[in-house]
Amino acid sequence: MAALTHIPSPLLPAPPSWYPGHMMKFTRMLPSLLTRTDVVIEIRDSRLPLTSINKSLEAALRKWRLERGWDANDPTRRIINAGPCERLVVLNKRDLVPEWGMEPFRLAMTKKCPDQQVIFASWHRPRDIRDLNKTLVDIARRYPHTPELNVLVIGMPNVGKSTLLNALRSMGIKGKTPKAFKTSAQPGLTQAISTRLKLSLDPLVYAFDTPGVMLPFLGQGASGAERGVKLALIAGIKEGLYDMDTLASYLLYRLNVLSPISPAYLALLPEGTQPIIDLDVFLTKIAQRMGMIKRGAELDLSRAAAYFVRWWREEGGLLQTASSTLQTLSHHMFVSNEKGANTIEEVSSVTHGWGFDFEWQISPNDFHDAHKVVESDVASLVQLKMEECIENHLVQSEREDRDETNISATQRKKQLTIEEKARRRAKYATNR
Ligand SMILES: Nc1nc2c(ncn2[C@@H]2O[C@H](COP(=O)(O)OP(=O)(O)OP(=O)(O)O)[C@@H](O)[C@H]2O)c(=O)[nH]1
Ligand SMILES: [Mg+2]
Repeated sequence: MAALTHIPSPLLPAPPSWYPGHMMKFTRMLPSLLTRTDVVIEIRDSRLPLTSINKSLEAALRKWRLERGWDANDPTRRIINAGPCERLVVLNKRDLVPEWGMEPFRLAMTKKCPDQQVIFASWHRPRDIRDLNKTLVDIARRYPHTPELNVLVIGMPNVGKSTLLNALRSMGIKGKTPKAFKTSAQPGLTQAISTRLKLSLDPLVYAFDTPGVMLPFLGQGASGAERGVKLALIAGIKEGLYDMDTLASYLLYRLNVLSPISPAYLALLPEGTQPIIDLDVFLTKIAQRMGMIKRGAELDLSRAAAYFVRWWREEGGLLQTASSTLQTLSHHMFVSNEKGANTIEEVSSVTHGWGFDFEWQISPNDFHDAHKVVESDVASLVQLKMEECIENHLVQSEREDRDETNISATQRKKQLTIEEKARRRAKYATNR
């Protein structure tokens, strides 16, 4: 099968704003909650390890660490060790991303953000839950004079905070456990901070569940639009704020990037179907295959789009390749001529990626010898490409933070009103 070599990214609409009152309330409460917190577990979605970082909580977390003795210039160094103060980043739903990218990601992230301990987890894997429980118990044991360890679980909506806490609770304490937290496939279920949940008896470890918090503004231009659609696809934004055609077009694009030779959606189409770039062609094939007909014998492409997105959320996301498609791709870029020597095919570069946040170009120059591409070469190449992506993300994020106009229309209006009031007050004061 031929590899897709040019995968154009679709045009996306500006992101909607979804920031209900309970999210704002929690963000305002966070600094005071942190004064009683020893460990923060920040949960992110493995499919969006960068987009599911909530920047709006960063300032409060940084202040908390500085107050508890961490070095402002070297975030891996603690100047005063006055008690527990740890930040763990859990990349949840690991069952939904291919295994081959996890270790390269962990190494790349540790290099770029050394203060964040990254742990992959899924509530389906008892080993992950046991390891997380042990990490918390080990932290508590390092501070025998602290009577109890208080853990605050935070993150974007629908990343699996309540589910993970339920799993930790059942793993940590034998026998009857208190009522489980409610969970849902829809975002925004948890709306208030929970009562405390005992995770371990000796040493005493308690945890608090919190409401998922979305960014107040997802950003301007193409990057804001892409951020919104990614979050909507993983069901992190309230259902109904995006139309299914938009989600389907982006999903088709991403699945092609993830596997340009054999995208996961081919499982829905007859054997031998080639990868498809055009959304209408793709939806027509799905509608034909599933017999989705509107009145008047017309194919129902909107139903096909909704079916595609639902399929991916419920089962398609689980169809992961165990090994990187990079090895196969490298063979696609090189062919052996009759004499057995390597020659480079027409293909000059291929778009490839991992999860929905990582995308890079692979060219024949990335491989020393296509016939001897071994797994360790692939892992270090992937790590290198990921480091570049993380660096770009950090640079863009800093640029957005510096840009005072990078706020929503509502926030801008509020800001203008405040500025206008201050101007009037100043004028009034000088006139008196
Ligand atoms: N595949 C997979 N699904 C998961 C995992 N953890 C949670 N989920 C699913 O993700 C959805 C959201 O889970 P919740 O625990 O309600 O998420 P939350 O972060 O508490 O959401 P809010 O309270 O809305 O912020 C549910 O449908 C869970 O079944 C996981 O490790 N793997
Ligand atoms: Mg919840």
